[in-house]
Amino acid sequence: GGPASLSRFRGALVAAVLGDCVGGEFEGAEEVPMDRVLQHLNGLEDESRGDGILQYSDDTAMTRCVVQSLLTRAGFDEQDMARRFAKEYSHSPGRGYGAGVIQVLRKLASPHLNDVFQPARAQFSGHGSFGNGGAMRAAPFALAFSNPVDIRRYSRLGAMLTHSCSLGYNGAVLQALAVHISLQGGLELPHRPTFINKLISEMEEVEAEDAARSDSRVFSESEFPFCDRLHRVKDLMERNNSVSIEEVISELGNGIAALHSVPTAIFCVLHCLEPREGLPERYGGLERTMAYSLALGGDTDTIACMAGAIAGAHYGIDAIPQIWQRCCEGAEDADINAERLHTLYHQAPAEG
Ligand code: R7I
Ligand code: MG
Ligand code: MG
Repeated sequence: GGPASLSRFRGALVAAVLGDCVGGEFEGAEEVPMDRVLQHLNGLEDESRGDGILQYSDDTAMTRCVVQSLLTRAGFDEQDMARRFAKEYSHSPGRGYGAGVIQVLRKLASPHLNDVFQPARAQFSGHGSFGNGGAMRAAPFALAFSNPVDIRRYSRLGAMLTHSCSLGYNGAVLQALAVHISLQGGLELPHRPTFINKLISEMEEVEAEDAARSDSRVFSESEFPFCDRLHRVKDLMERNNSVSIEEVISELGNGIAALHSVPTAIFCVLHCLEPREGLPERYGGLERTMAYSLALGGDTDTIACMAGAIAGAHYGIDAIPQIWQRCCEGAEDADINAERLHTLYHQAPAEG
């Protein structure tokens, strides 16, 4: 479909759920041989598998809250979104939430809380979390707002409800922008070479802010940490077929920090636009992206979820095997919500 088509919305939201559900199997594994990944994915085609057998984790649970809030409020409302996070957590606390964010979610449940951003600010001795929990749920911001300025502003605030360190919330901004550009057709052949440069120039502005500059100093990162990683993505891309999984992990990371997972997810998508050795020839790009994300090991559910959203916005819903969709809890809901977001997106007033 063309830019911002319904198929792209459905692809983005459904593939994010898929990444979370199929990636859960390997979360925390140090390395995953491709054989095991393919075995896991082939297993989904087994007829005896029941509907929705693979459960989603916190990544999808929180994404659903973001979606519901954006739809219900027809825009960003921090009070409403915070309330939904807290309610979801108290209803299903066993979805594999990060160890730190649980404290925030408990505090957000308090009816006496005035400033919903305060609990997140208190995390990790006051500098806030740099985990990827803000980024893992950022895709819907690109599906609710069409203007990059709005996407930047609201994906940042949405992440700050739990992640107030710039190394956390700027990962969410990057993820939302990647989904946005993909949704606009930015990964189609004629635009493909400039995809990463667009992200770098957006992030140069984002990371020029004082908070980002001071956090990168506190954590002894380079001056523009996300831009730095995006340049590494570009370097790895230029080396094309000669990049090993080990190098991707050592250059970009596969961990729970947003800085070590969002650029990695972006790399997975770009790398899998072409057929790759070691991946089945019958696989299309979306299937390749999923398999490759899982083979990196580490935070597989989250990296596959983020890569899934970006890839799904490019390939559209028809690229996702129906048999995979049937195996994943929440895939059907995601499909329905994608249509609602598509309507909201195209109705949104010009001033945002
Ligand atoms: O970021 P968050 O929501 O976790 C998301 C991850 C995803 O992989 C999900 O699939 C789920 O498995 O969890 O949760 P946080 O607790 O904010 O951050 C995750 C972890 O990162 C924390 O538990 C810490 O171990 C680490 N971390 C930090 N450690 C030291 N200093 C995050 N921020 C800091 C920090 O500032
Ligand atoms: Mg998870
Ligand atoms: Mg995870």
